[in-house]
Amino acid sequence: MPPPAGTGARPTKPSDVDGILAANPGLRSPPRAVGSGKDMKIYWIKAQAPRRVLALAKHLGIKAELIEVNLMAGGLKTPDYARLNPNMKVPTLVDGDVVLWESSAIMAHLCGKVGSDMWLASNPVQQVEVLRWLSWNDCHWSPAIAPFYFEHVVKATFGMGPPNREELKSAVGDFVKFATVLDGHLPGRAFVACDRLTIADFQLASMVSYWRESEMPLGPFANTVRWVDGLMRIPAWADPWPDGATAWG
Ligand SMILES: N[C@@H](CCC(=O)N[C@@H](CS)C(=O)NCC(=O)O)C(=O)O
Repeated sequence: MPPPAGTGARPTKPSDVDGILAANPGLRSPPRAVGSGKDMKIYWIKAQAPRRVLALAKHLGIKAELIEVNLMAGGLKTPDYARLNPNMKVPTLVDGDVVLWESSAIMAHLCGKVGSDMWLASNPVQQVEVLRWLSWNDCHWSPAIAPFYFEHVVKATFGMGPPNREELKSAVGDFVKFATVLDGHLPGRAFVACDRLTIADFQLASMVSYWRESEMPLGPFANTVRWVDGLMRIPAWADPWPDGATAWG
């Protein structure tokens, strides 16, 4: 999937990601296929939190049964699903006796299955570095960008009417505050943590990847634009959805 067309500035020169992809072919093609596809289940809908998990599973070559929940038919509210995930949200992972919700926890679990350095279990210093950004995302970045994503992408996806741009005016302050933090961290970096692709990139990028159609005021934050557009050169990130997935929008 190419970077979405829309508003805002586009990067004018190739991203650092190009060089890193050239030096690390494994980033382009999944390292190996793991599992039969029957021992693991991932429940998902076409939305940003499951997007992270599906992209990671595809990127790492992990086979799982991918179960698309029918949101509009109340699929998240059934007693069976609520027993798996009492939040009645997606994603949910079932791996044998392990039932997990929260996309960051699921991504860490998947990395552990295949020993991926996108969440390096053997290196506590690097784990903490990734954890810092996962926490920052959930406490600050995600709430700051979610209003734009909701008004433009979620409403369009689920037929909830036109975006309320007036409402978004009050969201600009927090957006700029936290975009300034991220942008100040990214000069000279192609990835958020540990100088390589980690689950922090997928966690932070899932909503802001749609910054143009969400009309997020990201254009002035050139380092962040370079980072988020660069991730789109990773095939599994650009197209995480299973074949035959329900159309978005
Ligand atoms: N913090 C959770 C977020 C889960 C979440 O909010 N999922 C949304 C989709 S992005 C959902 O299930 N929405 C449907 C609903 O709330 O009915 C995670 O990272 O997994």
